[in-house]
Amino acid sequence: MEENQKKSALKEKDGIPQPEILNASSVQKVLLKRKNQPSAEELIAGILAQDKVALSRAITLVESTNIEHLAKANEIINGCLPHANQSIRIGITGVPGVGKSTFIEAFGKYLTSIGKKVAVLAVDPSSTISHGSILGDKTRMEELVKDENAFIRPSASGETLGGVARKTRETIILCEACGFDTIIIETVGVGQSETAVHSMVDFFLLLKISGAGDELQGIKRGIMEMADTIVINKADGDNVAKAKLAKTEFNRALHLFPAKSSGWIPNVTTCSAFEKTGIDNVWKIIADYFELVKSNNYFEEKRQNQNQFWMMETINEQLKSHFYTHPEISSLLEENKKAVQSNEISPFAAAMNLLEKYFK
Ligand SMILES: Nc1nc2c(ncn2[C@@H]2O[C@H](COP(=O)(O)OP(=O)(O)OP(=O)(O)O)[C@@H](O)[C@H]2O)c(=O)[nH]1
Ligand SMILES: [Mg+2]
Repeated sequence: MEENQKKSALKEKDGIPQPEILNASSVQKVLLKRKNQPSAEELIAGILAQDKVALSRAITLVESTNIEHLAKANEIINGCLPHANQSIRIGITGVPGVGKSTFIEAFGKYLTSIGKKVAVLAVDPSSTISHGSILGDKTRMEELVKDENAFIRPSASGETLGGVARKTRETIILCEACGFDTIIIETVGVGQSETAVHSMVDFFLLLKISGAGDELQGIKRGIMEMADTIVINKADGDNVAKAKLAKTEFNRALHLFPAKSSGWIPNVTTCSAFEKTGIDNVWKIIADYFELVKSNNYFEEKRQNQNQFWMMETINEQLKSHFYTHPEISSLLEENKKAVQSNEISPFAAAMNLLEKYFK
């Protein structure tokens, strides 16, 4: 014991009195915690035994920036990979306030009531500022949080979109190996995160409300085009008639888009996440979609394409980050930027200078 403590970083040097701030009991606690860190094999076994605590711990490793944690995370992912893929992945987007959290609560509860196991994840690069929108509104998912067949995880924060996307994809694998058969990925309908989510899910659901124009809802045409279904939420009270009208309009708008390679014709439906009406119909649409794409092989094909895409994305990300964090390059980059600004060198020649330096 004495020997061990001497080697520990908490009590490094003989003859130097222990600072008061490190009282004996906290040292013991830290040592115990370190000893209690489960190994990769233990976490894999836990995940495969559908233990949510093991799943959470493994996700924390995936989200860590510590190199040792990443190595352990990779080991766990590799161990889980053969058990993943047995799920359907649904992306949900819509502008802030449209009712995503309320909808996911109602939809998630509906899914667990018909025997599904639901994992809810988020891709939200803006959460660096808001500290994770899902975390903040776990209160909006009160019932789902308590449901033993559901698992809710806020998005990794303090990251680039590429970083969050990678972590979310790896988290999907862990959730699937843990027995979750329906993965819901939420994202806020502003900016690039939709494209990232679209490329990691099988089905993309766009949540809208009636009465607000497209500008107001901040939805770009591209996002409409990605949607496999549009669900008009808040179809309750005075809003029912307006929601029905919006349904007709969106249906018309959807027909203007080119046919999808899945063979699926996107449709529009209404619901009230608040009153929990129309939720079963949303599920029916999604179930129909999966029946179609599993029979025409589009499901498999899309997942293969997504895997290829993410492999290339990872290479691109790593190459870029290696280049820009290279100590010599970062100082040369500044010099060359200035030279380009003062017209001493052309942008192309400056870029070639840097690349030549890097590849030497
Ligand atoms: N009337 C009505 N109100 C709803 C419905 N769904 C959500 N709301 C309300 O709309 C507001 C926003 O709902 P959220 O579920 O937080 O919306 P969100 O899309 O998750 O918002 P962000 O997390 O900010 O992006 C809340 O006050 C909800 O109570 C609905 O079906 N009907
Ligand atoms: Mg929300």
